[in-house]
Amino acid sequence: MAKALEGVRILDMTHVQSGPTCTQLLAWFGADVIKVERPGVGDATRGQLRDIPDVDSLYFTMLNHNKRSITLNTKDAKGKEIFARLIEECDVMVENFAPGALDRMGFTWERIQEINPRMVYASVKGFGPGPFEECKVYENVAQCTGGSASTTGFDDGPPMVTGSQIGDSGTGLNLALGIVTALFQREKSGRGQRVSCAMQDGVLNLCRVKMRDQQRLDHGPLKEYPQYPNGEFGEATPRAGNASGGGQPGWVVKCAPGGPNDYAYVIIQPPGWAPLMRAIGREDLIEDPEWATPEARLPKLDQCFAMIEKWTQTKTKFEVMEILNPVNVPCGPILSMKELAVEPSLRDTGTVVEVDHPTRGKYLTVGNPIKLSDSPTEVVRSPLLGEHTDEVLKSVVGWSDEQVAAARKSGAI
Ligand code: CAO
Repeated sequence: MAKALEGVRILDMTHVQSGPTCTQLLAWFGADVIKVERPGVGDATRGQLRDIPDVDSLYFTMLNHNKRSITLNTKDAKGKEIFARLIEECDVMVENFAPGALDRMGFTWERIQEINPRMVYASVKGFGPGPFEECKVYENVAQCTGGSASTTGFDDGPPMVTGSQIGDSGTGLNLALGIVTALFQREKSGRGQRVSCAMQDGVLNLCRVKMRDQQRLDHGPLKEYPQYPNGEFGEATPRAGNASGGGQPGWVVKCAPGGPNDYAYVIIQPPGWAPLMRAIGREDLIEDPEWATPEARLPKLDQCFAMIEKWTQTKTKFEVMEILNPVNVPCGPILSMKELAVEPSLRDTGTVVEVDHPTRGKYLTVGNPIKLSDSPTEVVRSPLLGEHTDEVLKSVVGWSDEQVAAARKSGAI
């Protein structure tokens, strides 16, 4: 079956996580992604957090599916010549080097437009223009500078980073949308354009409700936060523990048998109060004016969740889900990575995929979270370093065997 982005060729200069997330997604949609890596070295993640000696790490393999890899020294004269040819032949160039790295190679946006005015040139940087624009940035720096860390964790503890890679993979998703949008506009304008995504902006965009709360603070305490009514509110949106970001109270409660991930999240919506109280055997509180309304419950949410937890501790998280879900009490089990890895429904939908790799063998990866009915995703293993150098130089750049051999001898590839 044809793929949505078939015919789109991407010059992939990305490394580590944010950029590769973006180009992997575009490859899953059918784009021909040519990953350019430094000869002999490659993307640093090939060698990071290795679980098997001398084999591409899971860090690399899980972010670089469906791509072709070529080795090219873009600081060498011959290498620059090949690079310029690739810019001519590609629709999109994606990079997430430290600020200014491509300019230093001699490939400024002006120069790229001269070579190929139809090119979409997409970059991830840590920050947009401003005091930090020259900084190199990794995931947790973005979480800290984008508002996530200051609003995550418990009120009496330090700022916390989250396990989700919202700075890296989150920004990669933004970049992918920017690229397909720019390609869509190119259909009408005939021109490429620059797409820039800053990791700080990406994280802040995901923390929108916390900026909402910052402004609500001017008009009184944030009543749905666990600090209300007994704790103090300072000048900034505080950390809300496990409280839900919406208007309905929610919390994480312990379940049986008491392991590190035996917990469930339970939300108390007004219509859910009666069935919830029935489930936990407290029918007496359904009509009790001390408990029956959201206003009455608000000052004693801790007691509410303690009552619920007394009951959930007698059930597994899956039993809690089985009982509360049919009566429309929103809840969810806390699922561990171990549980997610073996969940059959995620395998069926291609969200978790087993892939075979020539040097690593079988491994699990997280597949495409976006499902298109006319462009199904087939996850193909990541390329070995330089696996497609000859193939790309011949079929895309148009070089002969002799030219490729000479470039290899010179060290450019
Ligand atoms: N041929 C020749 N040189 C190459 C090359 C190639 N194929 N590929 C890369 N290089 C060079 C770069 O040009 C750069 O050289 P200069 O320093 O002389 O300009 C050098 O390799 C190193 O690139 P870098 O500075 O991007 O790499 P780093 O490891 O020092 O920094 C990172 C990594 C991620 C902090 C930085 O790239 C960055 O801030 N990127 C933007 C934000 C981002 O995406 N962060 C997310 C990373 S995932 O957590």
